[in-house]
Amino acid sequence: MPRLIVVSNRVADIHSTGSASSGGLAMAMAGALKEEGGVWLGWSGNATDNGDGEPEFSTRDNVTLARIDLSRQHVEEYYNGYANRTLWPLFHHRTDLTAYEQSFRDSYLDVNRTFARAIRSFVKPDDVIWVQDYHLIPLGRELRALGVDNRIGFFLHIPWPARELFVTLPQHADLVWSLFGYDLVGFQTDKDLAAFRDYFHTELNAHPNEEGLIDMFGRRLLAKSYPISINPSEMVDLSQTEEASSSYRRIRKVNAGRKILLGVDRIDYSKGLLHKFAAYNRFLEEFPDRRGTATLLQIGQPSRDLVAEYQDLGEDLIAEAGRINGRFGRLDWTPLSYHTQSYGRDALAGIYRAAHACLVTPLRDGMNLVAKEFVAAQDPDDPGVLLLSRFAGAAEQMTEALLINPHDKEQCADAIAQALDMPRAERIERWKALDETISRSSLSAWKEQFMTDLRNLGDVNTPPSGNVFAF
Ligand code: GDG
Repeated sequence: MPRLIVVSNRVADIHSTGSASSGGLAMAMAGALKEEGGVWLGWSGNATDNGDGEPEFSTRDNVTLARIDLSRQHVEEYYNGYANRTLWPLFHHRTDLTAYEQSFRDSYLDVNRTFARAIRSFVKPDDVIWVQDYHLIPLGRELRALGVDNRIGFFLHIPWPARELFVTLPQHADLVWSLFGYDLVGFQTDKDLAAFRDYFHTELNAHPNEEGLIDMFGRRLLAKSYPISINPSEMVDLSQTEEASSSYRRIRKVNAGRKILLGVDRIDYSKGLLHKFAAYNRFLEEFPDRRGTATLLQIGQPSRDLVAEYQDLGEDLIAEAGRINGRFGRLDWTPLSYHTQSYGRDALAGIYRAAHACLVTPLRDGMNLVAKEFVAAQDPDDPGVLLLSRFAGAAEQMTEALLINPHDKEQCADAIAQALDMPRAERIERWKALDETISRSSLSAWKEQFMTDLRNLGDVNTPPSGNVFAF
């Protein structure tokens, strides 16, 4: 039976699954690998003096994890550099934070070549390779250069940028060219797909056909959107665990007589956390009679704290939370409860269920799974309200949420008031529609759809003789 080879920057330790802290995506990849049997390759998380590029394998049942150490220089320039200081900010439209360093790009290509050589050492002719995310865009091309002609797909978890911003990247055309190493490229939303197609129309005078097929560089690429999701039934099960009930009870008890507004985000400038705090501040200013009737509970998951912008944001958030509490707080009420502690997924399910509203305010986001998890964890008879930024990929599907513009403090403040006042019948009606949407397009369906398309492409990419896709 053909194996599935999943490749991503990091590999989750799925050999200890059941671990409540594993994220939804890790669980999905684990599920796919267990179903089909295969290998998951990525960086071990270790930075060594040299980073020899040799994977360390560990196998349990039909799944092998292959982890590669990287050198300190590569971690600095590839991971902290090109991935997190070049592509991440640029693709999230933060050109003001984007570093355009040649050394970052060199290391990025080096690491992609290292991954390609590692895969080349164990790939079998029938294996299907599925590459994840912006850290590994050139991996397909590097694999082709080593003669790997297996079926290879790529999924981008973050948004594809608008052409006017994307072209600020030196060698942007090379990055696009490298995508032609893949047979199938998946985006989160139709908007991302449209931005990708715009690049071809305008920069390359090339015109993808109706189905999304693009013929260039002697190869054919299918580009399509596959909105990622969660498995709602898993969230429902989690929300009924003992751990979930206990976190539910604790939060409701501490906030007895008050409504709970919830935020759950990685600490990242793309998530609009400072905008959320500003909107809440505006809400407290605009509705003095509401003070003391609700609390904003914000969970911030620390991330990328070796990058200066992330450290600065962490400090700004603590300062801003302090300002709001100092200004509005009372002996018996803390308006904003902000913590950076991580919770198990079961405890998190209880926190979602305890909230009366969830504020999801990214300035730009590939999808945003928190929005979907919140909906799935609700009590159908008394659901909370989702406030969702129109700039999250999830807003393309979740139209029954209260859609907000996080740059518009006044609109957000009004939406918070609307959520707190929303009659139960309307909450149920909106929630039902949202729940149907996420049940229709689950994470399993996402994976199945992508893999089916990848497998069914036909022999479109048999490299022409003469190897037009030359290096
Ligand atoms: C990227 C894209 C896209 C958060 N705090 C805790 C915790 N979390 C979990 C949430 C959720 C995940 O982290 C965050 O997922 P998002 O989708 O919101 O955001 P990114 O991390 O930026 O993910 C994004 C995603 O990839 C998938 O394609 O949707 O647009 O940026 O699952 O629950 N989990 C636990 N404890 C916490 O305290 N266990």
